[in-house]
Amino acid sequence: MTYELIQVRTEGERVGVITLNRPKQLNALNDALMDELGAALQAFDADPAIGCMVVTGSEKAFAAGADIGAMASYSFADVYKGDYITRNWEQIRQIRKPVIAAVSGFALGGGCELAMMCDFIIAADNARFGQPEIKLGIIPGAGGTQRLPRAVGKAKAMDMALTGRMMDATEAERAGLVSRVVPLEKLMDEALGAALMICDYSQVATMAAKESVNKAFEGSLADGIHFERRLFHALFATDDQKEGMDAFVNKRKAVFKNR
Ligand code: DAK
Repeated sequence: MTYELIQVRTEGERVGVITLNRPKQLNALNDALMDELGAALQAFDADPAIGCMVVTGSEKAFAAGADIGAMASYSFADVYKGDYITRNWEQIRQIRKPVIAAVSGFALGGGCELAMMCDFIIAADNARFGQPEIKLGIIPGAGGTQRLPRAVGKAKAMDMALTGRMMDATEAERAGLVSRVVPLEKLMDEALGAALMICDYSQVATMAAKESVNKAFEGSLADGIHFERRLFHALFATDDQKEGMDAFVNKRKAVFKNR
């Protein structure tokens, strides 16, 4: 498969490295990109030579969220009937080998959610995490309201989901969202070092460790995600979603009418 919105390579013939590559849009995630990401992860997962994967972005942005322009005009019926972007967003959850997120720059909205769907996050010192969907008149739609509180606790998760503020790398490490923070120029060395260490272990054991930790982490998550998805879809019935996204696309301040 040829990829246009991601770059795919191997490191030491054992680590699969996927780089999100829509730099002009700060790696905003659209349907085509998520299809490519899912296909690349599945190909690495099926390759017996690969023991671990690293997903990364650019220095400025891991990913600034789902593509706002692409979803700005959707109605409730569109997103509900189409089960908006559920199909390809869920693929990363099926990957059985370890996946590390190497995050520099913005990891916002769907970008933060994508990083949290990886098994652990190594952050550069310029990383900034956030769930700013509230500013668009919606809520997180890919697990943000479920995984963030599990990672950082209710207080910080509520703060971030309700104010839309960003968390810097230091705060993210202190809160437990990321496992390590390193200087930007060392990010890939650190992530690849961790990945190669994982590759030295038994694939059976690393897959079992991942599955087992996820069992602890994900109890009743499916119900939470399903609930969140339906609420997310429902918000496309509001005028405020149209206003929030139109304001972003047209670079103006949103004026919400609470309906
Ligand atoms: N979508 C589309 N374009 C984006 C974008 C985004 N999320 N983020 C940035 N861009 C574009 C900008 O429009 C701009 O394009 P041009 O004007 O150059 O054409 C370019 O990237 C550079 O951005 P800025 O000029 O704004 O750069 P700054 O450094 O000034 O600001 C920023 C960087 C990241 C703070 C800012 O761009 C920003 O606030 N971006 C939006 C962040 C955001 O609101 N993200 C959340 C989006 S909602 C679901 C799965 C996922 C989701 C929902 C459901 N299901 C499975 C159901 C996810 C939803 C979201 O992520």
